[in-house]
Amino acid sequence: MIRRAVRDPRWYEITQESFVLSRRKMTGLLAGAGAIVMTPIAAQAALQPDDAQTPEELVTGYNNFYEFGMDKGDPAANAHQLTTTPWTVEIAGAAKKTGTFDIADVLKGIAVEERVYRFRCVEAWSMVVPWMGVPLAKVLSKFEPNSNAKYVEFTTLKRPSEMPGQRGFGSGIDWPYVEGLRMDEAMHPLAIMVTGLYGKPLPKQNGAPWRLMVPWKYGFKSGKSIVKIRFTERQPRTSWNVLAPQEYGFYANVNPAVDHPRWSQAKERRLPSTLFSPNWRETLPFNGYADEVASLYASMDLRCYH
Ligand SMILES: Nc1nc2c(c(=O)[nH]1)N[C@H]1C(S)=C(S)[C@@H](COP(=O)(O)O)O[C@H]1N2
Ligand SMILES: [Mo]
Repeated sequence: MIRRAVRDPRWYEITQESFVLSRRKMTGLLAGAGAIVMTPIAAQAALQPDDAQTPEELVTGYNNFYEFGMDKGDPAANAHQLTTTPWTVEIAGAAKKTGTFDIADVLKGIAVEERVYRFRCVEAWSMVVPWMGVPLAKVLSKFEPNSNAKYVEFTTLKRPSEMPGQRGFGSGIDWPYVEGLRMDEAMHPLAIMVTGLYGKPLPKQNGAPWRLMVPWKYGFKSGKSIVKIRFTERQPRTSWNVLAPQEYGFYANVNPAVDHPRWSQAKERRLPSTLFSPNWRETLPFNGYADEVASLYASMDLRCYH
């Protein structure tokens, strides 16, 4: 993100968000697991009238997934090299049930829902995507975290043989890619683990077989192709925060009032966005989910904890 932003004029693309719930059956990956959608969440934060869904080919063709390269087209070009079966997940730290589990067992019995969320990258572009997935809270609860679990750390796959961006120097990230949430953020009903989009299994460039989606935070918080979940007492060290703490905070809540040191976060480009039709729009606090999540941060100065 950092170096790219300096040398790539495309960094200034945009976003916005919101979500709706629908009741479509999951197809693909999880169909065999018998997971069927019946959204239990009553809340339906309305999308704005101009929150049309982003064309699928942009969502699957314009990506940040530095394990596969730093250009927006690299993940779509290279991610086919990734083997996603079998896929195991290591559960570690402050929980009753720890160990290594097959992803199918982790997801078993949890209904897949479709959530249309706004999604905003810290680089100031945004999309509206029909994600399919499961509430993160339901996944985490299975492992019975204990009272020492104050944070959750998520680690992405490190496999240089299949991930060309992990070979040699590129982004400056010390692989694997690590992200984290405070426990109450992770347990919030809007946070999901995504297993599909547009009614199909999740494409590899979008983080197959599963990736995090935290719609009120900048995109880098939503780690892809997760292989490890660790419950911790201390705030985890996260990749972007370690690389450039003054630019990428741990919390990274979407906030139009706190600029990135090198650009404004007040506006965003909603994709599709072109040079002649950049489609700029206002960025909303918490990416439009303030009614749902602002209470999580009631006692915090979000200029410090950005
Ligand atoms: N493992 C991993 N996860 C990642 C990234 C990455 O480079 N590696 N990029 C993040 C960033 S900066 C964004 S904006 C989103 C992009 O998700 P998308 O390509 O599905 O739109 O993924 C996030 N998750
Ligand atoms: Mo991003």
